[in-house]
Amino acid sequence: MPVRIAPSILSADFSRLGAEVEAVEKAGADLIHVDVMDGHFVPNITIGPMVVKAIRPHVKKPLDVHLMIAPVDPYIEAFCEAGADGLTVHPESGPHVHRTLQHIRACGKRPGVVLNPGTPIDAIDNLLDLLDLVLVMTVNPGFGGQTFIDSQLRKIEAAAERIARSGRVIDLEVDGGITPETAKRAIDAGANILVAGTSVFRGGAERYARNIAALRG
Ligand code: S6P
Ligand code: MG
Repeated sequence: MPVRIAPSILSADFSRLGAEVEAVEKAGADLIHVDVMDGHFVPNITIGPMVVKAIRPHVKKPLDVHLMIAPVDPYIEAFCEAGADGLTVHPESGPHVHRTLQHIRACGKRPGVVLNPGTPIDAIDNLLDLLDLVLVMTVNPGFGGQTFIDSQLRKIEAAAERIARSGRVIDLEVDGGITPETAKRAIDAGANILVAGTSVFRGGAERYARNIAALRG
Protein backbone atom coordinates (compact mmCIF):
# COMPACT_ATOMS: atom_id res chain seq x y z
CA MET A 1 0.00 0.00 0.00
CA PRO A 2 1.35 3.51 -0.75
CA VAL A 3 2.43 5.48 2.31
CA ARG A 4 0.01 8.17 3.41
CA ILE A 5 0.78 11.15 5.65
CA ALA A 6 -1.65 12.29 8.35
CA PRO A 7 -0.60 15.63 9.86
CA SER A 8 -1.71 15.92 13.50
CA ILE A 9 -3.37 19.28 14.15
CA LEU A 10 -2.03 19.13 17.71
CA SER A 11 1.01 21.02 16.40
CA ALA A 12 -0.99 23.49 14.28
CA ASP A 13 -1.79 27.09 15.23
CA PHE A 14 -5.11 26.57 17.05
CA SER A 15 -6.12 30.22 16.56
CA ARG A 16 -6.32 29.58 12.79
CA LEU A 17 -7.21 25.90 12.53
CA GLY A 18 -9.31 26.20 9.35
CA ALA A 19 -6.45 27.88 7.47
CA GLU A 20 -3.94 25.40 8.89
CA VAL A 21 -5.81 22.30 7.70
CA GLU A 22 -6.31 23.90 4.28
CA ALA A 23 -2.57 24.62 4.12
CA VAL A 24 -1.47 21.06 4.99
CA GLU A 25 -3.95 19.61 2.52
CA LYS A 26 -2.56 21.86 -0.19
CA ALA A 27 0.92 20.73 0.86
CA GLY A 28 0.06 17.07 0.23
CA ALA A 29 -1.57 15.66 3.38
CA ASP A 30 -3.54 12.47 2.72
CA LEU A 31 -5.62 12.57 5.92
CA ILE A 32 -6.02 15.03 8.78
CA HIS A 33 -5.34 13.53 12.22
CA VAL A 34 -7.29 14.99 15.15
CA ASP A 35 -6.15 14.26 18.71
CA VAL A 36 -8.98 14.31 21.25
CA MET A 37 -7.77 14.32 24.87
CA ASP A 38 -9.77 14.57 28.08
CA GLY A 39 -7.23 15.27 30.83
CA HIS A 40 -8.20 11.96 32.42
CA PHE A 41 -7.33 9.13 30.05
CA VAL A 42 -4.25 11.16 29.08
CA PRO A 43 -2.66 14.04 31.00
CA ASN A 44 -3.70 16.78 28.55
CA ILE A 45 -6.94 18.37 27.31
CA THR A 46 -7.52 19.31 23.68
CA ILE A 47 -10.74 19.50 21.72
CA GLY A 48 -14.18 17.94 21.30
CA PRO A 49 -16.79 17.35 18.58
CA MET A 50 -17.52 21.08 18.15
CA VAL A 51 -14.03 21.69 16.83
CA VAL A 52 -14.23 18.66 14.53
CA LYS A 53 -17.47 20.12 13.16
CA ALA A 54 -15.87 23.54 12.75
CA ILE A 55 -12.91 22.29 10.70
CA ARG A 56 -14.96 19.81 8.62
CA PRO A 57 -15.88 22.35 5.89
CA HIS A 58 -12.21 23.24 5.50
CA VAL A 59 -11.10 19.63 4.88
CA LYS A 60 -11.54 17.54 1.73
CA LYS A 61 -9.43 14.56 2.87
CA PRO A 62 -10.63 12.08 5.51
CA LEU A 63 -10.68 13.21 9.13
CA ASP A 64 -8.86 10.59 11.21
CA VAL A 65 -10.02 11.14 14.79
CA HIS A 66 -7.93 9.63 17.60
CA LEU A 67 -10.00 9.43 20.77
CA MET A 68 -7.93 9.52 23.97
CA ILE A 69 -10.91 9.74 26.30
CA ALA A 70 -12.59 7.52 28.87
CA PRO A 71 -15.36 6.66 28.84
CA VAL A 72 -15.49 6.81 25.06
CA ASP A 73 -18.87 5.22 24.26
CA PRO A 74 -21.06 8.23 25.17
CA TYR A 75 -19.20 10.40 22.61
CA ILE A 76 -19.03 8.13 19.54
CA GLU A 77 -22.18 9.50 17.92
CA ALA A 78 -21.21 13.12 18.53
CA PHE A 79 -17.89 12.63 16.71
CA CYS A 80 -19.60 10.75 13.87
CA GLU A 81 -22.16 13.54 13.46
CA ALA A 82 -19.40 16.16 13.64
CA GLY A 83 -17.91 14.72 10.46
CA ALA A 84 -15.20 12.24 11.45
CA ASP A 85 -14.42 9.64 8.76
CA GLY A 86 -12.53 7.24 11.02
CA LEU A 87 -12.57 6.89 14.80
CA THR A 88 -9.76 5.13 16.64
CA VAL A 89 -10.20 4.00 20.22
CA HIS A 90 -7.95 2.54 22.90
CA PRO A 91 -8.97 -0.84 24.38
CA GLU A 92 -8.42 0.73 27.83
CA SER A 93 -11.09 3.41 27.14
CA GLY A 94 -14.06 1.25 28.00
CA PRO A 95 -15.13 -2.16 29.16
CA HIS A 96 -16.15 -3.52 25.73
CA VAL A 97 -13.87 -2.40 22.92
CA HIS A 98 -15.53 -4.85 20.50
CA ARG A 99 -18.91 -3.21 21.12
CA THR A 100 -17.39 0.25 20.68
CA LEU A 101 -15.95 -0.76 17.30
CA GLN A 102 -19.31 -2.24 16.26
CA HIS A 103 -20.93 1.07 17.20
CA ILE A 104 -18.47 3.03 15.04
CA ARG A 105 -19.15 0.69 12.11
CA ALA A 106 -22.92 1.03 12.63
CA CYS A 107 -22.50 4.81 12.36
CA GLY A 108 -20.98 4.25 8.91
CA LYS A 109 -17.46 5.25 9.95
CA ARG A 110 -14.09 3.47 9.81
CA PRO A 111 -13.29 1.73 13.11
CA GLY A 112 -9.71 1.65 14.36
CA VAL A 113 -7.99 0.37 17.48
CA VAL A 114 -4.97 2.06 19.10
CA LEU A 115 -2.25 0.26 21.00
CA ASN A 116 -0.28 2.22 23.59
CA PRO A 117 3.42 1.34 23.97
CA GLY A 118 2.57 -0.86 26.97
CA THR A 119 -0.45 -2.56 25.37
CA PRO A 120 0.30 -6.02 23.98
CA ILE A 121 -0.20 -6.79 20.30
CA ASP A 122 -2.58 -9.61 21.29
CA ALA A 123 -5.22 -6.92 21.94
CA ILE A 124 -6.01 -6.86 18.20
CA ASP A 125 -6.43 -10.62 17.78
CA ASN A 126 -10.17 -10.78 18.42
CA LEU A 127 -10.92 -7.50 16.69
CA LEU A 128 -9.40 -7.93 13.23
CA ASP A 129 -12.68 -8.79 11.53
CA LEU A 130 -14.09 -5.43 12.66
CA LEU A 131 -11.16 -3.14 11.97
CA ASP A 132 -10.26 -0.83 9.12
CA LEU A 133 -7.19 0.47 10.92
CA VAL A 134 -4.65 -0.50 13.59
CA LEU A 135 -2.73 2.39 15.15
CA VAL A 136 0.52 1.61 16.95
CA MET A 137 1.55 4.43 19.31
CA THR A 138 5.28 5.08 19.21
CA VAL A 139 5.06 7.45 22.20
CA ASN A 140 2.84 7.44 25.26
CA PRO A 141 -0.14 9.57 24.23
CA GLY A 142 -0.69 13.02 25.66
CA PHE A 143 1.75 15.45 24.09
CA GLY A 144 3.31 16.24 20.77
CA GLY A 145 7.07 16.48 20.37
CA GLN A 146 8.05 13.30 22.21
CA THR A 147 10.77 10.83 21.23
CA PHE A 148 9.95 7.75 19.14
CA ILE A 149 10.09 4.55 21.23
CA ASP A 150 12.21 2.06 19.28
CA SER A 151 10.76 -1.04 20.95
CA GLN A 152 7.46 -0.39 19.15
CA LEU A 153 9.00 -1.32 15.79
CA ARG A 154 8.63 -4.98 16.75
CA LYS A 155 4.96 -4.35 17.47
CA ILE A 156 4.49 -2.71 14.06
CA GLU A 157 6.04 -5.80 12.44
CA ALA A 158 3.82 -8.09 14.50
CA ALA A 159 0.73 -6.05 13.60
CA ALA A 160 1.65 -6.20 9.90
CA GLU A 161 1.96 -10.00 10.09
CA ARG A 162 -1.38 -10.41 11.82
CA ILE A 163 -3.10 -8.07 9.38
CA ALA A 164 -1.65 -10.02 6.43
CA ARG A 165 -2.82 -13.31 7.99
CA SER A 166 -6.33 -11.89 8.44
CA GLY A 167 -6.71 -11.50 4.68
CA ARG A 168 -8.51 -8.19 5.23
CA VAL A 169 -7.48 -4.74 4.02
CA ILE A 170 -6.54 -2.94 7.22
CA ASP A 171 -4.40 0.19 7.41
CA LEU A 172 -1.41 0.14 9.77
CA GLU A 173 -0.80 3.59 11.22
CA VAL A 174 1.94 4.87 13.54
CA ASP A 175 1.75 7.95 15.75
CA GLY A 176 4.38 9.73 17.82
CA GLY A 177 7.90 10.99 17.23
CA ILE A 178 7.74 10.57 13.46
CA THR A 179 10.64 12.29 11.67
CA PRO A 180 12.11 11.50 8.25
CA GLU A 181 14.44 9.03 9.99
CA THR A 182 11.84 7.23 12.15
CA ALA A 183 9.34 7.36 9.26
CA LYS A 184 11.63 5.16 7.20
CA ARG A 185 11.97 2.65 10.02
CA ALA A 186 8.20 2.56 10.60
CA ILE A 187 7.56 2.06 6.86
CA ASP A 188 10.18 -0.72 6.72
CA ALA A 189 8.38 -2.39 9.65
CA GLY A 190 5.10 -2.35 7.69
CA ALA A 191 3.31 0.93 8.46
CA ASN A 192 1.36 2.60 5.63
CA ILE A 193 -0.02 5.70 7.41
CA LEU A 194 2.28 8.04 9.33
CA VAL A 195 0.85 10.56 11.80
CA ALA A 196 3.16 13.52 12.35
CA GLY A 197 2.62 16.77 14.20
CA THR A 198 5.92 18.44 15.05
CA SER A 199 7.75 17.42 11.90
CA VAL A 200 4.94 18.59 9.55
CA PHE A 201 4.06 21.94 11.17
CA ARG A 202 7.64 23.00 11.90
CA GLY A 203 8.79 26.15 10.09
CA GLY A 204 5.41 27.58 9.04
CA ALA A 205 3.15 27.07 6.04
CA GLU A 206 5.82 27.63 3.41
CA ARG A 207 7.65 24.54 4.74
CA TYR A 208 4.66 22.15 4.95
CA ALA A 209 5.06 20.64 1.47
CA ARG A 210 8.77 19.99 1.99
CA ASN A 211 8.15 18.59 5.48
CA ILE A 212 5.49 16.19 4.20
CA ALA A 213 7.59 15.10 1.22
CA ALA A 214 10.52 14.36 3.54
CA LEU A 215 8.40 11.86 5.47
CA ARG A 216 7.53 9.87 2.37
CA GLY A 217 11.23 8.94 2.01
C1 S6P B 1 1.11 11.97 21.28
C2 S6P B 1 -0.22 12.38 20.79
C3 S6P B 1 -0.40 11.79 19.44
C4 S6P B 1 -0.41 12.83 18.40
C5 S6P B 1 0.75 13.72 18.32
C6 S6P B 1 1.97 13.30 17.58
O1 S6P B 1 1.17 12.25 22.60
O2 S6P B 1 -1.12 11.99 21.67
O3 S6P B 1 -1.55 10.99 19.39
O4 S6P B 1 -0.95 12.40 17.20
O5 S6P B 1 0.37 14.97 17.86
O6 S6P B 1 2.85 14.36 17.64
P1 S6P B 1 4.37 14.35 17.22
O7 S6P B 1 4.83 15.71 17.56
O8 S6P B 1 5.04 13.29 18.04
O9 S6P B 1 4.42 14.06 15.76
MG1 MG C 1 -2.78 10.89 17.71
